Amino acid sequence: MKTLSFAAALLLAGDVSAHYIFQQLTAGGTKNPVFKYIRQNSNYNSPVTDLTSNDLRCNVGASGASTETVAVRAGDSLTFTLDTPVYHQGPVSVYMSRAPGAASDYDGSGGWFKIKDWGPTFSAGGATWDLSGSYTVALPTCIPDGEYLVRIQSLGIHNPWPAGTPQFYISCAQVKVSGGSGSASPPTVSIPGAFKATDPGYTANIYNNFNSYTVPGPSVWSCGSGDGGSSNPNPGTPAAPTTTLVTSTRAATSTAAPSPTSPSSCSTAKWGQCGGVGFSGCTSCASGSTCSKINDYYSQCT
Ligand SMILES: [Cu+2]
Repeated sequence: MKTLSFAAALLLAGDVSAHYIFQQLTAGGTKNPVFKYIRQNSNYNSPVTDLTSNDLRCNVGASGASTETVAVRAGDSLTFTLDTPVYHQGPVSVYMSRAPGAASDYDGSGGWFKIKDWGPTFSAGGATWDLSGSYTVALPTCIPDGEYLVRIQSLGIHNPWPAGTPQFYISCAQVKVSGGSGSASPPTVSIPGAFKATDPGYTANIYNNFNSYTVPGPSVWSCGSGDGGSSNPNPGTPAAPTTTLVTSTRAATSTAAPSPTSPSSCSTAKWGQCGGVGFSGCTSCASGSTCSKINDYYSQCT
């Protein structure tokens, strides 16, 4: 029975209904209202999981026609802010695609190039992901003037393939770039098509011997890369100062408590991970939230 099996699949996926969505854009120093200049999706804050779907471009039901386009300068910084900080471990990336005309008319079927990755850093046998409530990226200075889609993607790999299915959280902003100094034509990929179920960054199991990672998709392109493509084998980048770092594996804390008045030596913020197979981090939740088991691999402060 089709309906039942779909519901069962959702239950097996073990995800709570509250995920997260990139819903606010800051451009030119102005933080705009929710879904102003960002295409509004119709699936609340749920992920896309079908690697062959056009929804991988800008999310489900995201309409360009009802979205305004913001004027920006080449080199400007854009910040995407979420409703709830990213809490599924995995990389965050930003892509751009030039519209043949108006960004509001563009379906994203053209070429995409990647301008930023936030990958993990590894130390002492543990991976640290840059999980944050907002992500800031600088637009390249050398791209031609024109209208573009700027697409941000969080790829949640917390339920490892193939038992689980990685999740794409996506939003697209519409921008009109002026003041660009160049005519660079970066190498591009198609979406869908850029992500495959054989990509090591898609199939990675963060709970088992996880000590290296390649962010899916093409290499990050920048003006210094030239038009012929870049090689960026380790696109992990240092955290921006405003971000919250979440560590999937932590060293054991000292048993010497600094003070008898602090019985709990750690506290995980709401929506953070507090348990699961292979998890050795803090299992206490900040006051006002409790640790709930989502699946064998993931418990969360809710
Ligand atoms: Cu989720």
